[in-house]
Amino acid sequence: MSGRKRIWNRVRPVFAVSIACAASSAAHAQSMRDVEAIAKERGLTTQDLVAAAKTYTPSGQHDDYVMFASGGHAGQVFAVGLPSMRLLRSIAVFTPESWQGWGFGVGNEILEAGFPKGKPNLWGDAHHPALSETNGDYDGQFLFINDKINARVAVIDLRDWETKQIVKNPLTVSDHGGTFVTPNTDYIIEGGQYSVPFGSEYAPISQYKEKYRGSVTLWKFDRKKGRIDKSKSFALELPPYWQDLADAGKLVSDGYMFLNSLNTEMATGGIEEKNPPFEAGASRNATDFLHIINWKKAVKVYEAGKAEMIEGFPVITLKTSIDEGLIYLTPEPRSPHGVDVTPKGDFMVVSGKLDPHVTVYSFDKIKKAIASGSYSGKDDFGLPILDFDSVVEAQVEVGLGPLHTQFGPDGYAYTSLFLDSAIARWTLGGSYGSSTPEPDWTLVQKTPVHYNVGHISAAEGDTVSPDGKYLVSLNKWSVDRFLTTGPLLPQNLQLLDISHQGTNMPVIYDMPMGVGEPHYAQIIKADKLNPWKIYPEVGWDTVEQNIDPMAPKSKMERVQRNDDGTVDVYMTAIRSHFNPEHVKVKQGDHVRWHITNIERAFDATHGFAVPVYNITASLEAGETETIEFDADIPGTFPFYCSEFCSALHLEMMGYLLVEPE
Ligand code: CUK
Ligand code: CUA
Repeated sequence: MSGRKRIWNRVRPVFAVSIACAASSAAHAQSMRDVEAIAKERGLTTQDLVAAAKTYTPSGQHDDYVMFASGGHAGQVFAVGLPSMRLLRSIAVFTPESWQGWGFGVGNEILEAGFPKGKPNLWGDAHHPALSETNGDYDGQFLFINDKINARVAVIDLRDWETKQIVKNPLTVSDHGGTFVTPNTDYIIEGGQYSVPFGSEYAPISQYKEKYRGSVTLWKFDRKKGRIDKSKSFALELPPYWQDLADAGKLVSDGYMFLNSLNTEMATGGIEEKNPPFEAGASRNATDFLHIINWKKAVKVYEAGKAEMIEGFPVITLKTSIDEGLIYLTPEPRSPHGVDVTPKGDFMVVSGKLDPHVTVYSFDKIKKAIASGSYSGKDDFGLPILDFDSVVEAQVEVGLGPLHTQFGPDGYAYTSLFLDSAIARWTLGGSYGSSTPEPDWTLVQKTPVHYNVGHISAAEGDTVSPDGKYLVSLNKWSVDRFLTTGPLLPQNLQLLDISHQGTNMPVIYDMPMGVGEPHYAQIIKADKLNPWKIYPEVGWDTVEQNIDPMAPKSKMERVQRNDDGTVDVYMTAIRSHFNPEHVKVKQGDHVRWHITNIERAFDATHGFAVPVYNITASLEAGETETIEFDADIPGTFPFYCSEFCSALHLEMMGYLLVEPE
């Protein structure tokens, strides 16, 4: 009996499981029939279903990666989750943004610090985001981005995903070769673009060669303070070529940086005067110059006091760079674009927009060429030119209009092809060749994208340890991919699955981006980010990232009139009221309105909006903001909370009463 029972005990669970299995397999079969029916009705292929399964992310399940994409002329940064391609957040940077109150009471001083020549400038052409790195790997602490139109660099703190600093470049007025960080984020590289006389001062274009100059700036980053330290930053004077993109060396090439360039012809345009237009004049020559700069040596030269003050900023002149051996040039093929350093730091990949090849330079050969001191010549400014053949490792024919290259973990490189509207996958030969099934420098495959791809971004694809898996193609045109939204169409960010070696890298998602033109993006593993859920303490100053001693506290709310005619408002916000609710001031008062959101609950954000006075703020749990304005218009102004925070959110309001003189 006991024996049988034992057997029964053993059998029963198996039996139970098989009943459950039968039930679940019936349900499964029904689900599969449902999927088939839906697919048939919607005209979806098996590949479409696989793509959906790879990207669909159920509610509450989080993305594996975050892509920080520049907002282009929206002047912001967009954070997108991968693989779902859901927009998670915009981060206000160069352009006022009313949800976050950016420029409407919040961040005004940060924006003002970046005004070029003191002129209010309320938009930016946010271009190349750069995540901070430790030993060449993203560390998830900071994000930098440049503004191409006014040559500015912004610092974003990834604890709260907010902009903390904007610096204006004192020398150049447009930048393109930024932002790129050195492997430990000691410096943020900002290369100029369109040459101007330093400080953007006036000089006739006939004096182009003498007066106009290029530059690259090394902004010293103080990681502890989370700020660029202008007092330890400097620039290098460069010839008036249009320096284009940059990249920092890493591992074997740590200490060097590389800038490609165009218009080494020094064309000055003037189509209206029957001169060749820039597009012809600036692509007349067969080659331009890759700039190879020893930045670690440049730091020593700067620290030795050998920089000259120009426009109030230390600049290492061309003459000093030549004397000290800081800058070398080498030819790069027709209308080059981009320079991307491979994960081991051993090769520099340059694309030629008008050349179907990518040109791969060997850092080892560059070093040998510099050491040998035998140059193939000098440029018009006396910079030594390294012989092309002595520094090139390979030229790989990838297709038409190659632009930008990113890397995988397995010896693959990926290059965007603007004219082909495709992504090329090719192998990094030599030291990388062993881990790929294909030998040496070989084009493996091309995948069509839609359409006119500019940058691409692979998961951690420009670091010392790329992840592979995903690649996003940032396409300039979307044409027929979405519903027509009038003549202005969204950009198309296409997600490619690059996890399989060999020949398969399908497009698995199309994300329309109807805000600005995301230009470049970096993709970081989500678990490297460790943002705050609420501000660490109540009364948090988000600029100083510390407690604000002036922060209004509970039970200390008041409207305080000072002897000098100013008024301080000490206000708290909590569901669902402001305190005080009546703020009475006199016409002409200067008002400093301090508000603390005293909530400690996850996601308990309150808004603060005042009509006529052009004020709006977003106050996250714990945050204190001080908003200053002159109460110059008398009247009755209902202010209110602009975030739907609670059932009684509509009641979360008060009156600003400005008594006439
Ligand atoms: S550059 Cu290469 S596609 Cu402005 Cu980053 Cu545009
Ligand atoms: Cu607070 Cu709505």
